[in-house]
Formats: sequence, C-alpha cells, structure tokens
Amino acid sequence: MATAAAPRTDRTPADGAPGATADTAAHQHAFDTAVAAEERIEPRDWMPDAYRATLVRQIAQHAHSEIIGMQPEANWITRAPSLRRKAILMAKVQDEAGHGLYLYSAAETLGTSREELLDKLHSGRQKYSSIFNYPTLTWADVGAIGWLVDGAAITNQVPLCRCSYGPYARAMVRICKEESFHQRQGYELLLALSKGTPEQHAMAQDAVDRWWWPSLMMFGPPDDSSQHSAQSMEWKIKRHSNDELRQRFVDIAVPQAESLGLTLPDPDLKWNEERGHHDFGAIDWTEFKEVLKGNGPCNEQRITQRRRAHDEGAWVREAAAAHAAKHAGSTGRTGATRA
Ligand code: FAQ
Repeated sequence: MATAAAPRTDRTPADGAPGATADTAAHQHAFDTAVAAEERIEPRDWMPDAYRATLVRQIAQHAHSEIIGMQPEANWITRAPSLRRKAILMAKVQDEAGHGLYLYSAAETLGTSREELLDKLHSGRQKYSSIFNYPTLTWADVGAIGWLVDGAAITNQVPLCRCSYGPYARAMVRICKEESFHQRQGYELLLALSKGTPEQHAMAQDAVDRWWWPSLMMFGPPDDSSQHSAQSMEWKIKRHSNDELRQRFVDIAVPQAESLGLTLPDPDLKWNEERGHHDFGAIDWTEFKEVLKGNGPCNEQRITQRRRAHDEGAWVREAAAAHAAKHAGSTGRTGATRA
C-alpha cells in the first residue's frame, strides 16, 4: 500500500485488467482498508462503482463551476478602473479556466471524457455552483466575489486536498494556493473602496449585502437534507459536513468584515459564547432550490454564453487536434490527439 504522497501500484487491478475476476469482496476489503488507513485511491485501483460515480459527479460540478464562474467577473475586465486592477482580474479569470482544466483532467482519470461532461453541462444534466447565477452589477462585486465567494471556496476546498482520491486531492493543492490569491485581491479591493469616498463605501456595502447570503448557500443544503454527505464523508471524499464548513466560514468572515469597516446583512449574527461560534440567521432555502432548478437571476444567460463560447471554440479544438495528430505522426507516437 502506498502512502498518501505517492501513487499506489500494488492495489488490486481495475476492471478489465488482468485479475479482474478476483473476488469483489476482497477488492472491497482492500479499498475499505486503504480508505481507513488514509491511503490514496489511484486511477488504476479497484473502487466501488458508486465511489467512482460520486467523484465524477462532484468533480464535474466543481469543474463546471470554475468555467462558468469566469463569466460574472469577466464582465468587468474591460471596465476595470486601473491597469493594475485589470491585470489582477485577468490573471484571476485565467486561473479559473486553469482550475477547470485540472478538474476535467482529474475526472478523465475516472474514465469520463471532458466532452461528455461538457455535453452534460450544456444540456442541463449536470450542475454548477448556485453562486454563479447572480449578476455582477458594480465594480465592487468583483471585490465581494474575491472576498466572499473565493473565501467560501477555500473553506470548502482546503479539506478536499485530503480527499481519498489521489488525482482530485493533488489538483486541489494547486487550486487552493491560487484561490488564496483570489481571496486576498478581493479583500484588498473592498478595503480600498470601503476606505474611499462615501459613494465607494456605499458601493462596497451594497455588494456585500447582495453576495453574503448566496455565499452561505455555496456550502450546499443543511446537513439534515444533504443526500450525499454521509456516504461522501465515509469514503473520505468530503472531510466535513456542509453545516460545519458554513459555520467555519461565518466565523472567519465576521472579524474580516469588521476590519473592512463593512456590515454583514444579518441582524441575527452574534457571538455565542457557549458554542464558541457565531449564531447566524435563517438561510432562504427556497431561493437556493429555485436557483438550482434554473430560476436564478442569471441561469439562462450563463448557460447560453457557455454554449456560445463552446461553439465558437470549435475551430480551436479542431486545430489543436490536427496539430497533435501531425506531431504524433512526426514523432511516431500514437493517440493523444485531443484538444
Ligand atoms: N450549487 O448532498 P449534497 C468556486 C447540489 S468553485 C449547486 O450536500 P454534495 C471557485 C449537489 O450537487 C465552487 N448545486 O451534495 C470560484 C446535489 O445535487 P446532485 C464550487 C449544489 O456533493 C470562485 C444536491 O445539491 N465548489 O467557487 C450546491 O455532498 C470565484 C444535494 O447536495 C465545489 O464544487 C450549490 N451550492 O455537497 C470560481 C467544491 N450545493 O449532484 C470563480 C466541491 C449542493 O445530486 C470565481 N464540491 N448542490 O444533482 C463540494 O464540496 C460538494 O459537491 C458540495 C455539495 C458541498 C458543493
């Protein structure tokens, strides 16, 4: 059995490999033992079908969120107020495309192609994060997304660096490093606005008022209605429940809001000495469900734009495939012709 740091080579083989007829119970036992021992499951290892399906579902949703998540902020690149802000924002949006690529690659190691996943996104058969169905109305929204949305993403994603599936865990390490820069730039942007003119302060406050509650929804439904959490935590895909991570995020955000000189839009938000956490108000789960059903403010716009970008990029994929085929021919290599 390999350690968490190194890919495993001695696990029972995957279906189709020599020895695949070996007893499923023995495979299951080896898998359970590895997960219990905090070892990483690697692509060629045997894994339960449901474990594979859960990973594909979560990684695909995560990848889709990254590439759809480029849209709300890209909306402001041409209107960034300075060269410095523009360069930062362009770098951030490019990072998000990169995160999508790492994640689609991680999903490919589970036997699911990027084309198949994109097709499911475009046809509404797979989800992306609810948060990206809200509009970016002012420049301050770029700051609020960085501070709150990236902040929530980091809180959720740092534990995923310890996910039991190796390729996903390793992708998350790099993603989290980049998300930290994203969160920091958002905080710094909001701080500049908050300490600026009264109009700039009001713009920052308005953005925080609109993004706070949707950011709390990013962590998913409450634990008692989270259908996948228990099994995902047993498999060590998820390390904490949705509510635990949401609470952690609130506890981190409250002092940061104070430093920013901004108010979080929740009259019920207060420190609870007994619990050692902040209490906070009720989340509007009806709104969350509506957004998931496709009825958020920007669902239609986001998916239409995504399909258009995909269609307009067809020639790039074709050219890259032709180049790869030519290169493979000249070096005598075969395969690897995908864009
Ligand atoms: N939005 O049983 P659970 C980012 C669905 S990346 C939409 O609790 P699970 C970076 C869920 O899929 C943001 N759907 O599910 C960035 C399931 O439906 P299904 C994305 C949601 O998987 C920043 C159903 O509800 N991050 O922001 C949402 O155990 C700035 C029942 O839920 C990740 O994906 C939601 N908010 O827990 C980019 C992180 N919540 O699939 C650009 C990885 C739940 O059966 C700019 N994912 N659902 O049809 C996870 O940690 C988990 O998948 C959860 C959900 C926590 C999101």
